[in-house]
Amino acid sequence: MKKEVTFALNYALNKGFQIHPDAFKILEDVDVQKLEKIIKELIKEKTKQKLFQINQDDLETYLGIKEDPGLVSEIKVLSDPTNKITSGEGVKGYNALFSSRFNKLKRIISDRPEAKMLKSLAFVKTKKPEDDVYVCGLVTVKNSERNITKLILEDPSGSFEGIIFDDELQKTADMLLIDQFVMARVSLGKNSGFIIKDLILPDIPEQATNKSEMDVYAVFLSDLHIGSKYFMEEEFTDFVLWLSSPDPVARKIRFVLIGGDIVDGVGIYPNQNKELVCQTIEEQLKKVEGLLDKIPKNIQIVIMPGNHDPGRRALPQPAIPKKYNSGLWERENVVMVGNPAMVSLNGVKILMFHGQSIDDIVKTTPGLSYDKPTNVMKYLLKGRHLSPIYGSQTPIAPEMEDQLVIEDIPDIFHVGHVHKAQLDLYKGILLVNSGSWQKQTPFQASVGMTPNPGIALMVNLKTFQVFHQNYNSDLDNILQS
Ligand code: D5M
Ligand code: FE
Ligand code: ZN
Repeated sequence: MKKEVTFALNYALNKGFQIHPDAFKILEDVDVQKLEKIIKELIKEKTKQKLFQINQDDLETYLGIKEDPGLVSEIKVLSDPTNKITSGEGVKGYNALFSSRFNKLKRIISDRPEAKMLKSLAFVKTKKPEDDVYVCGLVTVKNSERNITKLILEDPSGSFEGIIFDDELQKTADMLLIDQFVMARVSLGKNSGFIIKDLILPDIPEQATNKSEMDVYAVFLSDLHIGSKYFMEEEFTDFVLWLSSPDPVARKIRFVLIGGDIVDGVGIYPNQNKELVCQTIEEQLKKVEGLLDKIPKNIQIVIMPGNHDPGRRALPQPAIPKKYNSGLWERENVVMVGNPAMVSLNGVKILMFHGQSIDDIVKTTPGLSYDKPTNVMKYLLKGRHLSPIYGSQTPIAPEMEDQLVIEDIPDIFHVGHVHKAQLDLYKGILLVNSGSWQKQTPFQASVGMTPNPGIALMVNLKTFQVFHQNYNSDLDNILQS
Protein backbone atom coordinates (compact mmCIF):
# COMPACT_ATOMS: atom_id res chain seq x y z
CA MET A 1 0.00 0.00 0.00
CA LYS A 2 1.26 3.52 -0.82
CA LYS A 3 2.35 5.43 2.29
CA GLU A 4 -0.08 8.25 1.51
CA VAL A 5 -2.99 5.78 1.46
CA THR A 6 -1.83 4.32 4.81
CA PHE A 7 -1.72 7.86 6.18
CA ALA A 8 -5.29 8.53 5.00
CA LEU A 9 -6.51 5.27 6.53
CA ASN A 10 -4.83 5.95 9.89
CA TYR A 11 -6.05 9.53 9.93
CA ALA A 12 -9.63 8.33 9.41
CA LEU A 13 -9.30 5.61 12.09
CA ASN A 14 -7.93 8.10 14.61
CA LYS A 15 -10.98 10.29 14.02
CA GLY A 16 -13.26 7.30 14.63
CA PHE A 17 -14.03 6.73 10.92
CA GLN A 18 -14.22 3.60 8.83
CA ILE A 19 -13.43 3.48 5.12
CA HIS A 20 -15.54 1.09 3.04
CA PRO A 21 -13.42 -1.30 0.88
CA ASP A 22 -15.01 0.06 -2.37
CA ALA A 23 -14.04 3.58 -1.35
CA PHE A 24 -10.60 2.28 -0.66
CA LYS A 25 -10.16 1.16 -4.26
CA ILE A 26 -10.88 4.70 -5.40
CA LEU A 27 -8.39 6.17 -2.91
CA GLU A 28 -5.66 3.99 -4.36
CA ASP A 29 -6.12 5.65 -7.76
CA VAL A 30 -6.19 9.21 -6.49
CA ASP A 31 -3.20 11.50 -7.04
CA VAL A 32 -1.18 11.02 -3.81
CA GLN A 33 -0.50 14.72 -3.44
CA LYS A 34 -4.21 15.39 -3.17
CA LEU A 35 -5.03 12.52 -0.80
CA GLU A 36 -4.38 14.25 2.51
CA LYS A 37 -6.54 17.23 1.59
CA ILE A 38 -9.35 15.00 0.31
CA ILE A 39 -9.52 12.83 3.42
CA LYS A 40 -9.36 15.78 5.83
CA GLU A 41 -12.13 17.67 4.04
CA LEU A 42 -14.35 14.61 3.76
CA ILE A 43 -13.97 13.81 7.47
CA LYS A 44 -14.76 17.40 8.43
CA GLU A 45 -17.92 17.29 6.32
CA LYS A 46 -19.10 13.88 7.57
CA THR A 47 -18.37 14.76 11.19
CA LYS A 48 -20.86 17.61 10.79
CA GLN A 49 -23.40 15.06 9.53
CA LYS A 50 -22.47 12.68 12.39
CA LEU A 51 -21.91 9.86 9.89
CA PHE A 52 -18.70 7.97 10.57
CA GLN A 53 -18.22 5.83 7.49
CA ILE A 54 -16.63 6.97 4.23
CA ASN A 55 -18.12 5.04 1.34
CA GLN A 56 -17.73 4.92 -2.42
CA ASP A 57 -20.55 7.38 -3.01
CA ASP A 58 -18.94 10.02 -0.76
CA LEU A 59 -15.70 9.84 -2.68
CA GLU A 60 -17.31 9.82 -6.11
CA THR A 61 -19.40 12.83 -5.23
CA TYR A 62 -16.40 14.66 -3.77
CA LEU A 63 -14.20 13.91 -6.78
CA GLY A 64 -16.93 14.53 -9.32
CA ILE A 65 -16.33 11.13 -10.89
CA LYS A 66 -19.81 9.74 -10.76
CA GLU A 67 -20.43 8.39 -14.24
CA ASP A 68 -23.09 10.63 -15.71
CA PRO A 69 -25.62 8.31 -17.36
CA GLY A 70 -27.05 11.30 -19.23
CA LEU A 71 -23.75 11.87 -21.05
CA VAL A 72 -24.70 10.76 -24.55
CA SER A 73 -21.98 10.12 -27.10
CA GLU A 74 -22.69 9.39 -30.73
CA ILE A 75 -20.24 8.59 -33.47
CA LYS A 76 -20.98 8.56 -37.20
CA VAL A 77 -18.58 7.91 -40.07
CA LEU A 78 -19.46 10.57 -42.65
CA SER A 79 -16.89 9.61 -45.25
CA ASP A 80 -14.41 6.78 -45.52
CA PRO A 81 -12.48 5.64 -48.62
CA THR A 82 -12.35 1.97 -47.50
CA ASN A 83 -15.21 0.77 -49.70
CA LYS A 84 -14.83 3.44 -52.37
CA ILE A 85 -11.54 2.35 -53.94
CA THR A 86 -12.00 2.22 -57.73
CA SER A 87 -8.56 2.85 -59.15
CA GLY A 88 -8.31 3.38 -62.88
CA GLU A 89 -5.50 2.09 -65.04
CA GLY A 90 -2.43 4.08 -66.13
CA VAL A 91 -2.92 7.34 -68.00
CA LYS A 92 -6.69 6.91 -68.21
CA GLY A 93 -6.84 6.62 -64.43
CA TYR A 94 -4.83 9.79 -63.89
CA ASN A 95 -6.94 11.71 -66.39
CA ALA A 96 -10.04 10.67 -64.47
CA LEU A 97 -8.42 11.65 -61.15
CA PHE A 98 -7.39 15.10 -62.34
CA SER A 99 -10.64 15.81 -64.08
CA SER A 100 -12.50 14.85 -60.89
CA ARG A 101 -10.18 17.17 -58.92
CA PHE A 102 -10.78 20.03 -61.34
CA ASN A 103 -14.56 19.60 -61.40
CA LYS A 104 -14.94 19.33 -57.63
CA LEU A 105 -12.77 22.40 -56.97
CA LYS A 106 -14.44 24.42 -59.71
CA ARG A 107 -17.77 23.67 -58.03
CA ILE A 108 -16.34 24.86 -54.71
CA ILE A 109 -14.90 28.08 -56.15
CA SER A 110 -18.15 28.80 -58.02
CA ASP A 111 -19.58 30.10 -54.75
CA ARG A 112 -17.27 33.09 -54.95
CA PRO A 113 -18.57 36.26 -56.71
CA GLU A 114 -15.57 36.44 -59.09
CA ALA A 115 -16.50 33.03 -60.48
CA LYS A 116 -19.41 34.62 -62.37
CA MET A 117 -16.84 35.85 -64.89
CA LEU A 118 -15.12 32.48 -65.14
CA LYS A 119 -14.19 31.38 -68.67
CA SER A 120 -12.59 28.19 -69.94
CA LEU A 121 -8.92 28.30 -70.89
CA ALA A 122 -9.71 27.48 -74.52
CA PHE A 123 -12.23 30.34 -74.69
CA VAL A 124 -9.76 32.87 -73.36
CA LYS A 125 -7.06 31.73 -75.79
CA THR A 126 -9.25 31.84 -78.88
CA LYS A 127 -11.46 34.87 -78.14
CA LYS A 128 -8.67 37.06 -76.69
CA PRO A 129 -11.08 39.17 -74.56
CA GLU A 130 -10.26 42.87 -74.07
CA ASP A 131 -11.45 43.06 -70.45
CA ASP A 132 -10.11 41.18 -67.46
CA VAL A 133 -11.54 37.67 -67.16
CA TYR A 134 -11.20 34.82 -64.68
CA VAL A 135 -9.85 31.40 -65.55
CA CYS A 136 -9.12 28.39 -63.38
CA GLY A 137 -7.05 25.27 -63.67
CA LEU A 138 -4.47 23.00 -62.10
CA VAL A 139 -0.92 24.39 -61.91
CA THR A 140 1.33 22.34 -64.17
CA VAL A 141 4.37 24.62 -64.45
CA LYS A 142 5.68 27.36 -62.16
CA ASN A 143 8.82 29.17 -63.21
CA SER A 144 10.56 32.24 -61.83
CA GLU A 145 13.25 33.96 -63.85
CA ARG A 146 14.59 37.50 -64.13
CA ASN A 147 11.87 39.07 -61.95
CA ILE A 148 8.95 37.49 -63.73
CA THR A 149 7.00 34.35 -62.93
CA LYS A 150 5.43 32.13 -65.54
CA LEU A 151 2.51 29.87 -64.71
CA ILE A 152 0.92 27.19 -66.86
CA LEU A 153 -2.58 26.10 -65.90
CA GLU A 154 -4.60 23.22 -67.30
CA ASP A 155 -8.32 22.59 -67.48
CA PRO A 156 -10.24 19.97 -69.52
CA SER A 157 -10.34 22.43 -72.47
CA GLY A 158 -6.58 22.81 -72.72
CA SER A 159 -3.64 24.67 -71.19
CA PHE A 160 -2.87 28.31 -70.67
CA GLU A 161 0.29 30.28 -70.03
CA GLY A 162 0.31 33.52 -68.05
CA ILE A 163 3.01 35.88 -66.80
CA ILE A 164 3.17 37.65 -63.44
CA PHE A 165 5.06 40.93 -63.07
CA ASP A 166 3.78 42.16 -59.72
CA ASP A 167 6.24 41.41 -56.86
CA GLU A 168 3.64 40.54 -54.24
CA LEU A 169 1.71 38.33 -56.64
CA GLN A 170 4.94 36.55 -57.56
CA LYS A 171 5.34 35.66 -53.88
CA THR A 172 1.80 34.24 -53.86
CA ALA A 173 2.62 32.27 -57.01
CA ASP A 174 5.79 30.99 -55.37
CA MET A 175 3.63 29.35 -52.71
CA LEU A 176 1.48 27.53 -55.26
CA LEU A 177 1.90 23.78 -55.35
CA ILE A 178 2.20 21.80 -58.54
CA ASP A 179 -1.17 20.20 -59.43
CA GLN A 180 -2.96 22.62 -57.12
CA PHE A 181 -6.22 24.23 -58.24
CA VAL A 182 -6.21 28.01 -58.60
CA MET A 183 -8.36 30.75 -60.11
CA ALA A 184 -6.64 33.67 -61.85
CA ARG A 185 -7.72 37.11 -63.05
CA VAL A 186 -6.05 37.64 -66.40
CA SER A 187 -5.80 40.25 -69.09
CA LEU A 188 -4.32 40.36 -72.56
CA GLY A 189 -0.89 42.02 -72.72
CA LYS A 190 0.40 44.25 -75.51
CA ASN A 191 2.26 41.43 -77.26
CA SER A 192 -0.91 39.26 -77.02
CA GLY A 193 0.48 37.17 -74.14
CA PHE A 194 -1.60 36.89 -70.97
CA ILE A 195 -0.83 38.76 -67.77
CA ILE A 196 -1.98 37.29 -64.46
CA LYS A 197 -3.33 40.07 -62.20
CA ASP A 198 -4.62 38.05 -59.25
CA LEU A 199 -4.52 34.50 -57.89
CA ILE A 200 -7.38 33.11 -55.80
CA LEU A 201 -7.50 29.82 -53.87
CA PRO A 202 -10.83 28.12 -53.12
CA ASP A 203 -10.33 28.66 -49.34
CA ILE A 204 -12.85 28.26 -46.51
CA PRO A 205 -15.83 30.62 -46.20
CA GLU A 206 -16.86 32.04 -42.82
CA GLN A 207 -19.18 29.52 -41.26
CA ALA A 208 -20.67 28.49 -37.94
CA THR A 209 -18.99 25.67 -36.02
CA ASN A 210 -20.97 22.62 -34.96
CA LYS A 211 -20.72 21.97 -31.22
CA SER A 212 -21.76 19.06 -29.03
CA GLU A 213 -24.70 19.65 -26.70
CA MET A 214 -23.10 17.33 -24.16
CA ASP A 215 -19.99 18.14 -22.20
CA VAL A 216 -17.88 15.33 -23.69
CA TYR A 217 -14.22 15.25 -24.67
CA ALA A 218 -12.26 13.69 -27.50
CA VAL A 219 -8.57 12.74 -27.32
CA PHE A 220 -6.39 13.24 -30.41
CA LEU A 221 -3.52 10.80 -30.87
CA SER A 222 -1.35 9.60 -33.73
CA ASP A 223 2.04 8.12 -34.55
CA LEU A 224 2.23 5.62 -31.71
CA HIS A 225 4.66 3.46 -33.72
CA ILE A 226 3.94 0.41 -31.59
CA GLY A 227 6.59 -2.23 -32.28
CA SER A 228 9.39 0.33 -32.62
CA LYS A 229 11.98 0.38 -29.88
CA TYR A 230 11.42 4.12 -29.68
CA PHE A 231 7.68 3.71 -28.87
CA MET A 232 7.15 5.26 -25.41
CA GLU A 233 5.31 2.29 -24.01
CA GLU A 234 5.55 3.28 -20.34
CA GLU A 235 4.35 6.82 -20.93
CA PHE A 236 1.55 5.70 -23.24
CA THR A 237 0.42 3.11 -20.67
CA ASP A 238 0.37 5.83 -18.00
CA PHE A 239 -1.82 7.94 -20.25
CA VAL A 240 -4.20 5.05 -20.97
CA LEU A 241 -4.50 4.37 -17.22
CA TRP A 242 -5.20 8.07 -16.62
CA LEU A 243 -8.32 7.63 -18.78
CA SER A 244 -9.78 5.51 -15.94
CA SER A 245 -8.68 7.93 -13.21
CA PRO A 246 -10.99 10.18 -11.17
CA ASP A 247 -9.75 13.28 -13.03
CA PRO A 248 -12.86 15.30 -14.00
CA VAL A 249 -11.68 15.61 -17.64
CA ALA A 250 -10.88 11.89 -17.90
CA ARG A 251 -14.38 11.09 -16.64
CA LYS A 252 -15.91 12.91 -19.60
CA ILE A 253 -13.77 11.45 -22.37
CA ARG A 254 -15.91 9.44 -24.76
CA PHE A 255 -13.77 9.38 -27.90
CA VAL A 256 -10.14 8.58 -28.75
CA LEU A 257 -9.04 9.29 -32.33
CA ILE A 258 -5.86 7.70 -33.67
CA GLY A 259 -4.64 9.43 -36.82
CA GLY A 260 -2.30 6.81 -38.28
CA ASP A 261 1.09 5.17 -37.72
CA ILE A 262 -0.45 3.13 -34.92
CA VAL A 263 2.30 0.56 -35.55
CA ASP A 264 5.83 1.00 -36.88
CA GLY A 265 5.20 -1.63 -39.55
CA VAL A 266 7.71 -3.94 -41.23
CA GLY A 267 9.95 -3.09 -44.19
CA ILE A 268 8.93 0.57 -44.23
CA TYR A 269 12.51 1.87 -44.35
CA PRO A 270 15.91 0.18 -44.87
CA ASN A 271 17.21 -1.84 -41.90
CA GLN A 272 14.02 -1.13 -39.93
CA ASN A 273 14.23 -4.56 -38.26
CA LYS A 274 17.16 -3.30 -36.16
CA GLU A 275 14.87 -0.67 -34.63
CA LEU A 276 11.92 -2.99 -33.94
CA VAL A 277 11.00 -4.84 -30.77
CA CYS A 278 8.15 -6.69 -32.55
CA GLN A 279 9.31 -8.11 -35.88
CA THR A 280 5.90 -8.92 -37.44
CA ILE A 281 2.80 -6.87 -38.19
CA GLU A 282 0.66 -9.44 -36.35
CA GLU A 283 2.81 -9.14 -33.22
CA GLN A 284 2.69 -5.34 -33.41
CA LEU A 285 -1.08 -5.30 -33.79
CA LYS A 286 -1.53 -7.76 -30.89
CA LYS A 287 0.37 -5.29 -28.75
CA VAL A 288 -1.95 -2.52 -29.98
CA GLU A 289 -4.92 -4.61 -28.83
CA GLY A 290 -3.38 -5.19 -25.40
CA LEU A 291 -2.83 -1.47 -24.87
CA LEU A 292 -6.17 -0.30 -26.28
CA ASP A 293 -8.03 -2.87 -24.16
CA LYS A 294 -6.99 -0.85 -21.12
CA ILE A 295 -9.17 2.01 -22.38
CA PRO A 296 -12.61 2.05 -20.68
CA LYS A 297 -15.29 0.53 -22.91
CA ASN A 298 -17.49 3.62 -22.77
CA ILE A 299 -14.85 5.33 -24.95
CA GLN A 300 -15.14 4.86 -28.73
CA ILE A 301 -11.77 4.48 -30.47
CA VAL A 302 -11.34 5.48 -34.13
CA ILE A 303 -8.32 3.97 -35.90
CA MET A 304 -7.09 5.42 -39.21
CA PRO A 305 -3.97 4.14 -41.02
CA GLY A 306 -0.78 6.07 -41.78
CA ASN A 307 2.23 5.30 -43.97
CA HIS A 308 3.62 2.79 -41.43
CA ASP A 309 0.44 0.73 -41.09
CA PRO A 310 -0.37 -2.41 -43.09
CA GLY A 311 -2.56 -2.17 -46.20
CA ARG A 312 -2.28 -0.04 -49.32
CA ARG A 313 0.31 2.71 -49.14
CA ALA A 314 -1.15 5.02 -51.79
CA LEU A 315 -3.71 7.67 -50.85
CA PRO A 316 -6.59 7.33 -50.22
CA GLN A 317 -5.79 4.39 -47.93
CA PRO A 318 -8.42 1.84 -46.95
CA ALA A 319 -8.71 0.91 -43.25
CA ILE A 320 -6.11 -1.54 -41.86
CA PRO A 321 -7.31 -4.78 -43.49
CA LYS A 322 -9.08 -7.37 -41.31
CA LYS A 323 -6.64 -10.05 -42.38
CA TYR A 324 -3.87 -8.52 -40.26
CA ASN A 325 -5.89 -8.21 -37.10
CA SER A 326 -9.54 -9.11 -36.99
CA GLY A 327 -9.42 -8.53 -33.20
CA LEU A 328 -9.47 -4.77 -33.68
CA TRP A 329 -12.35 -5.02 -36.17
CA GLU A 330 -14.34 -7.12 -33.71
CA ARG A 331 -14.05 -4.78 -30.72
CA GLU A 332 -17.35 -3.08 -30.04
CA ASN A 333 -15.72 0.21 -29.09
CA VAL A 334 -13.34 0.34 -32.09
CA VAL A 335 -14.19 1.96 -35.44
CA MET A 336 -11.76 1.26 -38.29
CA VAL A 337 -11.63 3.93 -41.02
CA GLY A 338 -9.43 4.75 -44.01
CA ASN A 339 -7.19 7.77 -44.60
CA PRO A 340 -8.59 10.43 -45.00
CA ALA A 341 -11.91 10.10 -43.17
CA MET A 342 -14.57 12.40 -41.81
CA VAL A 343 -16.30 11.39 -38.59
CA SER A 344 -18.97 13.15 -36.59
CA LEU A 345 -18.65 13.06 -32.81
CA ASN A 346 -21.86 14.34 -31.22
CA GLY A 347 -22.39 16.42 -34.37
CA VAL A 348 -18.84 17.87 -34.42
CA LYS A 349 -17.24 17.09 -37.78
CA ILE A 350 -13.65 15.89 -37.61
CA LEU A 351 -11.55 15.55 -40.74
CA MET A 352 -8.82 13.00 -40.06
CA PHE A 353 -5.80 12.81 -42.36
CA HIS A 354 -2.45 11.22 -41.55
CA GLY A 355 -0.50 14.04 -43.22
CA GLN A 356 1.90 12.34 -45.65
CA SER A 357 1.72 15.31 -48.06
CA ILE A 358 3.34 17.64 -45.49
CA ASP A 359 6.76 16.20 -46.41
CA ASP A 360 6.39 17.21 -50.07
CA ILE A 361 4.93 20.61 -49.22
CA VAL A 362 7.60 21.76 -46.75
CA LYS A 363 10.27 20.75 -49.25
CA THR A 364 8.98 22.99 -52.04
CA THR A 365 7.15 25.86 -50.35
CA PRO A 366 8.85 28.98 -49.01
CA GLY A 367 7.84 29.86 -45.44
CA LEU A 368 6.48 26.42 -44.52
CA SER A 369 8.43 24.06 -42.25
CA TYR A 370 8.22 20.99 -40.00
CA ASP A 371 8.31 23.28 -36.96
CA LYS A 372 4.89 24.68 -37.78
CA PRO A 373 2.81 21.85 -39.21
CA THR A 374 -0.40 23.77 -38.43
CA ASN A 375 0.66 26.37 -41.03
CA VAL A 376 0.85 23.59 -43.62
CA MET A 377 -2.59 22.42 -42.47
CA LYS A 378 -3.95 25.95 -43.05
CA TYR A 379 -2.51 25.88 -46.55
CA LEU A 380 -4.23 22.55 -47.26
CA LEU A 381 -7.53 24.07 -46.13
CA LYS A 382 -6.99 27.18 -48.31
CA GLY A 383 -6.35 24.97 -51.34
CA ARG A 384 -9.20 22.63 -50.29
CA HIS A 385 -7.04 19.58 -51.03
CA LEU A 386 -5.18 17.20 -48.70
CA SER A 387 -2.36 16.20 -51.03
CA PRO A 388 -2.10 18.33 -54.19
CA ILE A 389 1.40 17.41 -55.41
CA TYR A 390 1.36 14.32 -57.59
CA GLY A 391 4.51 12.34 -58.38
CA SER A 392 6.66 13.31 -55.43
CA GLN A 393 7.18 11.22 -52.24
CA THR A 394 3.49 10.83 -51.33
CA PRO A 395 1.98 8.00 -53.36
CA ILE A 396 -1.44 8.85 -54.80
CA ALA A 397 -3.62 6.22 -56.48
CA PRO A 398 -5.35 6.93 -59.83
CA GLU A 399 -8.85 6.89 -58.35
CA MET A 400 -11.78 7.67 -60.63
CA GLU A 401 -12.88 10.21 -58.01
CA ASP A 402 -10.44 12.51 -56.22
CA GLN A 403 -11.27 11.73 -52.59
CA LEU A 404 -8.58 14.07 -51.32
CA VAL A 405 -10.51 17.23 -52.19
CA ILE A 406 -11.81 18.87 -48.99
CA GLU A 407 -15.46 19.15 -50.03
CA ASP A 408 -17.19 19.08 -46.68
CA ILE A 409 -15.83 21.69 -44.23
CA PRO A 410 -14.83 20.19 -40.86
CA ASP A 411 -15.07 21.73 -37.38
CA ILE A 412 -11.79 20.11 -36.36
CA PHE A 413 -8.92 19.14 -38.68
CA HIS A 414 -6.84 16.30 -37.20
CA VAL A 415 -3.42 15.53 -38.74
CA GLY A 416 -0.30 13.67 -37.50
CA HIS A 417 2.77 12.31 -39.31
CA VAL A 418 5.31 15.02 -38.46
CA HIS A 419 5.48 14.10 -34.75
CA LYS A 420 4.92 17.64 -33.54
CA ALA A 421 1.94 18.28 -31.25
CA GLN A 422 0.55 21.68 -32.13
CA LEU A 423 -2.74 23.60 -32.11
CA ASP A 424 -4.12 26.53 -34.07
CA LEU A 425 -7.34 27.94 -35.46
CA TYR A 426 -8.24 28.78 -39.05
CA LYS A 427 -11.59 30.35 -40.03
CA GLY A 428 -13.17 28.81 -36.93
CA ILE A 429 -11.70 25.36 -37.63
CA LEU A 430 -9.63 23.93 -34.78
CA LEU A 431 -6.35 22.56 -36.15
CA VAL A 432 -4.85 19.69 -34.18
CA ASN A 433 -1.55 18.06 -34.99
CA SER A 434 -1.51 15.21 -32.55
CA GLY A 435 2.26 14.71 -32.25
CA SER A 436 3.58 11.23 -31.49
CA TRP A 437 4.38 8.60 -28.87
CA GLN A 438 7.70 7.71 -30.45
CA LYS A 439 10.96 9.25 -29.23
CA GLN A 440 13.22 10.97 -31.74
CA THR A 441 14.56 8.28 -34.07
CA PRO A 442 18.18 8.25 -35.33
CA PHE A 443 16.82 9.22 -38.79
CA GLN A 444 14.97 12.22 -37.39
CA ALA A 445 18.07 13.26 -35.41
CA SER A 446 20.18 13.01 -38.58
CA VAL A 447 17.91 15.44 -40.44
CA GLY A 448 17.48 17.78 -37.47
CA MET A 449 13.81 16.93 -36.92
CA THR A 450 12.84 17.56 -33.28
CA PRO A 451 9.58 15.90 -32.28
CA ASN A 452 7.67 16.66 -29.05
CA PRO A 453 6.35 13.16 -28.24
CA GLY A 454 4.25 12.05 -25.27
CA ILE A 455 1.59 14.76 -25.27
CA ALA A 456 -2.10 13.85 -25.37
CA LEU A 457 -4.26 16.65 -26.73
CA MET A 458 -7.95 16.67 -25.88
CA VAL A 459 -10.84 18.89 -26.80
CA ASN A 460 -14.12 19.61 -25.04
CA LEU A 461 -16.58 19.15 -27.91
CA LYS A 462 -19.11 21.48 -26.31
CA THR A 463 -16.84 24.47 -25.67
CA PHE A 464 -13.84 23.60 -27.95
CA GLN A 465 -11.59 24.27 -24.95
CA VAL A 466 -8.33 22.37 -25.32
CA PHE A 467 -6.50 20.38 -22.62
CA HIS A 468 -3.36 18.35 -22.62
CA GLN A 469 -1.61 15.70 -20.55
CA ASN A 470 2.15 15.72 -20.86
CA TYR A 471 4.05 12.46 -20.33
CA ASN A 472 7.37 13.75 -21.60
CA SER A 473 9.64 14.83 -18.78
CA ASP A 474 12.10 16.38 -21.27
CA LEU A 475 9.61 18.96 -22.44
CA ASP A 476 9.05 22.20 -20.59
CA ASN A 477 7.52 24.50 -23.07
CA ILE A 478 5.75 22.20 -25.42
CA LEU A 479 2.73 23.66 -27.03
CA GLN A 480 3.77 26.72 -28.92
CA SER A 481 0.98 27.75 -31.21
O1 D5M B 1 7.42 10.19 -40.37
C1 D5M B 1 7.83 11.07 -39.41
C2 D5M B 1 8.47 12.26 -40.08
O2 D5M B 1 9.81 11.93 -40.43
C3 D5M B 1 7.78 12.66 -41.36
O3 D5M B 1 7.81 14.07 -41.50
C4 D5M B 1 8.62 12.08 -42.45
C5 D5M B 1 9.98 12.02 -41.84
N1 D5M B 1 10.66 10.81 -42.30
C6 D5M B 1 10.76 9.65 -41.61
N2 D5M B 1 11.48 8.75 -42.27
C7 D5M B 1 11.88 9.36 -43.43
C8 D5M B 1 12.68 8.98 -44.54
N3 D5M B 1 13.27 7.78 -44.63
N4 D5M B 1 12.86 9.89 -45.52
C9 D5M B 1 12.32 11.12 -45.45
N5 D5M B 1 11.57 11.53 -44.42
C10 D5M B 1 11.35 10.68 -43.43
P1 D5M B 1 6.93 8.71 -40.15
O4 D5M B 1 5.81 8.52 -41.07
O5 D5M B 1 6.55 8.57 -38.73
O6 D5M B 1 8.12 7.83 -40.47
FE1 FE C 1 4.74 8.69 -37.73
ZN1 ZN D 1 3.71 8.92 -40.73
